Amino acid sequence: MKRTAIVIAVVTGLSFCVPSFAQALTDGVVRKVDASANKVTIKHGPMKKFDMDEGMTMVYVVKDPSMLKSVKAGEKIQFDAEQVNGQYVVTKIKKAK
Ligand SMILES: [Cu+2]
Repeated sequence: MKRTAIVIAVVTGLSFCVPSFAQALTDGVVRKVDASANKVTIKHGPMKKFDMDEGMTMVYVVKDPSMLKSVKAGEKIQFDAEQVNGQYVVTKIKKAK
């Protein structure tokens, strides 16, 4: 009985982790970083999950303020975002190669 519970916990943990690794990042260019407001302006390509069929420039809130330390205006990036209470929140951001 105990062993079954452990196996289930491990399987659940794995299936929870896989989607975040498999998730495709969106290409973008940083237009502006506003660290005091916790915001970043990103010009990005289409994002199907938000029904953004065309590229656009928009302001995102960042999940963690420290994420803004690694990016500067003009830099090419890859990012992921989610919609929280009507706001687009960047959950992941990294420099594009
Ligand atoms: Cu957009």
